[in-house]
Amino acid sequence: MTDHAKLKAWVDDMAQLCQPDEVVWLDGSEQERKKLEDEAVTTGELLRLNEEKLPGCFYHRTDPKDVARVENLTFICTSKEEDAGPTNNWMKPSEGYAKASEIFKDSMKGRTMYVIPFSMGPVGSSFSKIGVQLTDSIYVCLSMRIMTRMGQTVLDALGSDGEFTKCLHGKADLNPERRLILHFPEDNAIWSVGSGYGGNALLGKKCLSLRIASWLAKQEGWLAEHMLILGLEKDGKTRYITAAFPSACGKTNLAMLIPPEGLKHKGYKITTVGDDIAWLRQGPDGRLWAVNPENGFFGVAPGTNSKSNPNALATAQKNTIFTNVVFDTEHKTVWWEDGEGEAPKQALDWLGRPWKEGITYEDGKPVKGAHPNSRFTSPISQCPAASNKIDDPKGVPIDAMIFGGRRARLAPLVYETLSWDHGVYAAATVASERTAAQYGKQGEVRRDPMAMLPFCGYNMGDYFAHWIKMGKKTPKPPKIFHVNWFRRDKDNKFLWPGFGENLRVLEWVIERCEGKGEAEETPIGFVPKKGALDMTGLDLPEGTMEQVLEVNPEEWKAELEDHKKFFEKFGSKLPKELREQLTALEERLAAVPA
Ligand code: GTP
Ligand code: SPV
Ligand code: MN
Repeated sequence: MTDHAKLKAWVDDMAQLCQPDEVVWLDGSEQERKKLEDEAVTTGELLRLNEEKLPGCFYHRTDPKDVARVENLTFICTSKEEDAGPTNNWMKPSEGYAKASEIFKDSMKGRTMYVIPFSMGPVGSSFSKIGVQLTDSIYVCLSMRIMTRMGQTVLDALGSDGEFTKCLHGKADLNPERRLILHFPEDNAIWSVGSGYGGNALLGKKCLSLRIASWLAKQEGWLAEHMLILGLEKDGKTRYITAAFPSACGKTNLAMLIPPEGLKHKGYKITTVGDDIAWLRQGPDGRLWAVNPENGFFGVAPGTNSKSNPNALATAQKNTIFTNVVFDTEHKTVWWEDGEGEAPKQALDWLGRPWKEGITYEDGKPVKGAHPNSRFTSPISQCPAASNKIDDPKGVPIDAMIFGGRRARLAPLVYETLSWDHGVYAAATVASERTAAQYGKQGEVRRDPMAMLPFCGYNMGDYFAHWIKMGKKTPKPPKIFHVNWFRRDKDNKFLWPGFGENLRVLEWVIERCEGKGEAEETPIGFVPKKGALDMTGLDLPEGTMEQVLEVNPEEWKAELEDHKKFFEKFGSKLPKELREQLTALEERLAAVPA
């Protein structure tokens, strides 16, 4: 399979540590897929779903205490603590290896260790990065088959001495007390133990494509970001936009948006290049070009229905693994809250307990059938909106970058920043309410710069400086915008309908990039002038647009105090450009007549 001596030696070493009964190298063939599926069905790791209704689909449950990323157990292990910075957990590499080794030791006795060679980005492209993941989970093997390009072609591309990220993963006993997600950027290595869940266990995703990649990107002069990539096609021309929102804040939905009725006559079409991660580099034309390193979606299930996201639903009709949703025992299908159709009559919930819609806990609260962070894993190629550029090694040229979060108050529906540096400032001060995608207090507002707080593999002060530098060295950088789909009224209802209607905002964004689109200058940037968003076919109650676009200087002054506090964390690492932006914003706000 390979004559890469270093790779073979590393696999031997890791097998020595974990003591699996067997080591199996995966080649990515169809035959192999069938074998793995059959085995997982035999052990109960997967349930085969209705072959007619959901061909090639499987149902999976994770351990009840293992249903989201664990930021408190995620570490950046660098020789110097300063290199991890104030927003990451840090451990000395020697300590990380020692602690994890204790858990990995003999943990694969009676199990098989699979070797998964995978490529993030098209195989053989100079943009791409190769990793090799070792794992004792067939669920992980089958998910990596969907989420990455993997198998013998990757070993061939790696040759006899190519660079690769060493990714060791093991379930061990799934005990949260014995769970660690460790990154060793100086060794180009990831060790993850004690979890079988998504971002903790599919090491190509957040661990390699963001934490390790962001470290490499700083050295090599590019950007690894938590961003969707979409194409907005009209009159035969496609403009590309990236958007960074924190986890469970709408990337998958925006990436495959379907135009609302009222705008259909304009002939827009959205094409999906990626829904979670973008790698951006400068192209020969002086613009930023983006590649989606992934090959599949790991999307949030609840809320996905034929109204909110018909493309995601269509994508997940075959060759999909569903995790922690409701299992319909009668039809061998799946269901989730705010999904499609009626809740099943005979079902098991994500915990495997008999479940019916309407049952409640003792306190009267409804028992949800699907976990709020339950997900579907599907090949990107199955998406009806999939762009024809997904395998293009050059990627796509970016006109606009959007940042945003979940803010019940303060942030308007959309604003355009005044310059690259101001855009970086707006991105660095993004805040959002915590969601079910990570453990912690739900709904609490926290700063989440560039939606990368949990994913930046190095000191975020250095990361901000890298962003500033990228702007200086890019002759034709994209314009930077900020959006908020989640502003609420005084009754706590969303002011903006969101989903497909967000196209109205994207249209204005592109108009602004073309020097059109009417805007009003406010202290925080340009917001659409009254009437500048095309509202054809969308009747919102009187005054809604004023509320959703409002920029309240007094509220922003208070917000600025929080920006200051947040920036203090970074000490001398905070680039002077961001300090200057803060002062300039303060002055613009002070100049507003009371
Ligand atoms: P990750 O996969 O965790 O990175 O999440 P994501 O950013 O891709 O989020 P996703 O698109 O899966 O959306 C998460 C939740 O936000 C779902 O419950 C959606 O229904 C909801 N959502 C998405 N877009 C909108 C919107 O425009 N308005 C409102 N109100 N909710 C939205
Ligand atoms: C996220 O939490 O941002 C996800 C899911 O996309 S996970 O793969 O678990 O990170
Ligand atoms: Mn994500």
